[in-house]
Amino acid sequence: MRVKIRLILLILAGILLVGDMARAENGYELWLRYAPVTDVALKAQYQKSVKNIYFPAGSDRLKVAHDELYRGLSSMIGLSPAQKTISESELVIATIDKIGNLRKYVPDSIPAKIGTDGFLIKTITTSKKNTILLTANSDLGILYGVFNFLKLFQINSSLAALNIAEYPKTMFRVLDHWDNPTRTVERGYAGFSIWNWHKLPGYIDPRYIDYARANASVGINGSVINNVNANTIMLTPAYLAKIKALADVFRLYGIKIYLSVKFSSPVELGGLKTADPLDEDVKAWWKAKVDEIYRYIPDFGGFLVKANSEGQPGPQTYGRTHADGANMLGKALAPHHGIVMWRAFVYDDKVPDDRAKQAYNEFKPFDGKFDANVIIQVKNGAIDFQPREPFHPLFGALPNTSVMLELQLTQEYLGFSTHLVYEAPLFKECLNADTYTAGPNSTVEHILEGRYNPKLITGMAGVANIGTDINWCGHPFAQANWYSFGRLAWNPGLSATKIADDWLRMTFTNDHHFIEPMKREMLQSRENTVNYMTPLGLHHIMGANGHYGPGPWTDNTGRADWTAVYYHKADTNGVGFDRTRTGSNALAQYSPQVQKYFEDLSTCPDEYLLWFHHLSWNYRMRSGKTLWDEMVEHYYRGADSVKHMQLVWNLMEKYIDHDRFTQVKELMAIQHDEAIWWRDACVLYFQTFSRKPIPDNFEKPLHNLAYYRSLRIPNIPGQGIN
Ligand code: GCW
Repeated sequence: MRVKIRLILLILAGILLVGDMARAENGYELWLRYAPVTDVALKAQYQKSVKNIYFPAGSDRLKVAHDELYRGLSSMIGLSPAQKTISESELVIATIDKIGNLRKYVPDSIPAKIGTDGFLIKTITTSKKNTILLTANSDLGILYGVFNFLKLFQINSSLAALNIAEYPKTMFRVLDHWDNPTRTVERGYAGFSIWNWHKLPGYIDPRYIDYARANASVGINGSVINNVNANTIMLTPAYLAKIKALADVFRLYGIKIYLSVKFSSPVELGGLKTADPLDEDVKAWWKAKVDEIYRYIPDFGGFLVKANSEGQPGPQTYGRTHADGANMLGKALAPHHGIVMWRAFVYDDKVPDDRAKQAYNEFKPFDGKFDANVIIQVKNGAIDFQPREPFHPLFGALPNTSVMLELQLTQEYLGFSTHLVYEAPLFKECLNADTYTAGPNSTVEHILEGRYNPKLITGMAGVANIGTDINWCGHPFAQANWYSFGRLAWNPGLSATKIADDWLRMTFTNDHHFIEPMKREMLQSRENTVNYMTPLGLHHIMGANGHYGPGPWTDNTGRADWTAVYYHKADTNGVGFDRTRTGSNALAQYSPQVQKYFEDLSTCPDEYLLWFHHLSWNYRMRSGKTLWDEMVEHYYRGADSVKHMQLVWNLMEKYIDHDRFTQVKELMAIQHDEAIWWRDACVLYFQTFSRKPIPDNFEKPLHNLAYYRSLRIPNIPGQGIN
């Protein structure tokens, strides 16, 4: 009889398990799936640790934290903790001023160390029992702490002897949405804008709440909701009422709203004759507009400005400087504690000898001239979010100016939302770069954290990859780029490996048969894409139309620095952009150590070779191969690595749900086709200059160059209509 019961139980458990595996997953829940803990011993430990809980939730923000905790625990361990007093509870969650006797277990240094946004999660062991204390100075710290506490369950960490004191290393951790009022998204590959302007302010789409939850879970505290190519309609009363409705949702999650503004708004919207930042009427117009915004949104974050770049108006339009423009807006925002994020992505309509030099040339002279609430937003590299760029020379060049890093999560140059590219290694490459501007080890990371000048404000921005697709980002793995941006903005010192590990566990499964191989693939994925798109320092050779696919032949797009030939300079003698002193001398913008490192061919890494040097096709690489053979080898290796990724993925079927498995499989097939497209088109094109064969051991391209050049692809996504 016993045996029979056991058998029935086993079968039932089996059905439940299969049921769980087969649970339809569409990716909507991101990394907040709160999947049931399957390890029996661990689940029992978890249940015991949170059986009774003290969590007074006085404010709306604490209620949100409280609900998230219960949502997570009931889903993961099937338990809703009972509310008890501090002494009766295994888990105590409260701000430091409300933890009673437990205060004596919090080291004196902690409140100052964790600051306003940080938290402490600590196991307190007394003779009677163990208590987990989750505390912070603020309600927001508690919310962040709750998400981090839940993460321990999600990644199957032990709860024994916890001692986690975390706080953000940067102040402004913002997503930049390039979303237009028409709901198109410039460079968006995951559907339309999630902001439903037509239905706002009346209808609050539950997505807004889930968006805010996801952001808060990784510490993102700001959202620039509209495109930097800004439409002035956002500043009209009708839209301010809609924006206020979003701000009211985001506030609970510690997220401030920012707006991109067009510099000519006083003319276009205000009917003034000029937008000259030194004009008194212009100043008054902005001041009144800012005051008006704050009447709707008392904690409005501030402005993001793209000025004098790609046709956008700016202070230079009126003979003024970036500092004049930024400070004028800064002064309007300062009384309300708002900030100005002023972009350094500038280039004018005159063809420069090297576009890579322009931002430095325009900003360096104004170091120290920007107001305290102005921060210069600098892309990771000096051209434009290419698959690989050396770090931007402005990092470290503005010691008396606040500087934040701008990263692109949306994969404009990394295969849109069909290519699996985990971007954290790209982000880390920039963060780890040593600028030498304040001696050795003055990395971009340290500069961004404000280590060299404590008076400055700090931050990181990520151009969002979010849209109306059910899974938010188009590709299930693109969610990892949103996730890792948040984690790195909070702590730029984290490793890409740790972030991938956490994300995979939370998003898919804790099964190491899945985690280990997929982590390896993720970590390798960006290099794969560099290999089949722009190896050895090549850059900006994508198709002119919508930046889709290869276009190394692009040579007439209205201006030279929008072509590909301007950047690769291939001819029968060689290939590459000479940025040494024999060429544009862009290298002079770096500190002497960095200059020397990149200038000297014996130290310049292969990865940056053609970014800084023009070299003969016969140039001998470190490998002993000629430059031509090495380049061909990289292109083939890149495409082959996608094949390899497909093989690995096919082995993953039994570990995850059917829907996401199939989706990734199908996307990988597209990625593989496109990798071959890139490879063949680029190799054939460069071969017209090198006049050398593709080594015999490589398969021949599928088509000839004329075929690739003739391809015209309509309706490429990401071309926002403003
Ligand atoms: O990368 C380029 C994009 C533009 C973008 C611009 C920018 C929003 O192709 O679409 O405009 O950069 O960063 O301002």
